[in-house]
Amino acid sequence: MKRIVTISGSDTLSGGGVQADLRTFHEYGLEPLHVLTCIVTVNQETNAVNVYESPSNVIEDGFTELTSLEYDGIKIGMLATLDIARQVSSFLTNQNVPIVLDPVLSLKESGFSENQDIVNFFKENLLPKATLTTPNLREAELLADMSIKTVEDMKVAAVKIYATGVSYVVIKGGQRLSGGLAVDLLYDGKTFTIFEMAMLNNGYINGAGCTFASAIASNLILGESTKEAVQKSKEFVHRAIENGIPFLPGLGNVWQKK
Ligand code: PXL
Repeated sequence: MKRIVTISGSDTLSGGGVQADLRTFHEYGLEPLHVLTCIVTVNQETNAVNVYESPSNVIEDGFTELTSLEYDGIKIGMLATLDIARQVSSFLTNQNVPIVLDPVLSLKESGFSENQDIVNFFKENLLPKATLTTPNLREAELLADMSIKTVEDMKVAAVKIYATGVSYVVIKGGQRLSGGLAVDLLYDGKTFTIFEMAMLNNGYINGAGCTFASAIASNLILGESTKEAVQKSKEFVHRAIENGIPFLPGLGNVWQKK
């Protein structure tokens, strides 16, 4: 059995975060290892998002434990603070497996504030160590320092993000891009590939981003080419949204089914 390390937060609502990672790895038949970076809670009355970071020694112990274990890939989700990003950056030095970095710099739920120091740290220290990164449109804007309105803008941003040293950039158009299609763009330093599917509008999208990054990491570990990994993961997320679990009208968690 292949193994994957996920470095991510816990989402109490469990649409995203480690819960989405684990459900995805289970569908792909991968055995997970996990380092918990934070716990995210959302106050259901005020919608305030609280992020409780793991103590640094807990994270450090986790990384130390991993040094004696074998694994085939790493997926990185929410890091919450600059200090945690620094710890993860040290861990990533000298890894020789694919690393999928989901740069969780801006939460849809909005309470996780955008922080320029963290953005800079991602550009200078984490992206150069990653194999593939999956920013959403807002995160791509932060990483490329530009506004993105069209697929042409996405291409310009992908080139800028690629210049940080990451080998593959996948920008997710998501619901912020107008046009009614779910459009994602892959750039490998030479070629742009556009992936399009009908946009689902049931609103059961909590965890779609985490699921996409985890599925790409799983597919890469299972030997797919990068293009195939992105295509298959996009279809996987589409099905996960279709199978989503409603908990409020128009709002729900994705549910992974291979
Ligand atoms: O979907 C982004 C995300 C990632 N990680 C954690 C989260 C969320 C969204 O809620 O809670 C822990």
